[in-house]
Amino acid sequence: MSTDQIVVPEIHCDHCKTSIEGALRPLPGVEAASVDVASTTVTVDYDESVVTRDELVATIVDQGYDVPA
Ligand SMILES: [Cu+2]
Repeated sequence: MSTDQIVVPEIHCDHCKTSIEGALRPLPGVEAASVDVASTTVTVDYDESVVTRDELVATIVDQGYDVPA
């Protein structure tokens, strides 16, 4: 299990929090996902043998957010 923090500068409100958490949590391998709106940071606990960080980022991008490298 690993924990990653992904900074998403466009996060600005609870709607962003709900949509990003709701998109990440159902993914296979994702144990927990939480968005801190104040720091625009997504924290994800996941099994890296099941899902990659790139897939997590792609899921956030699919929700309409830019994720700077
Ligand atoms: Cu928002």
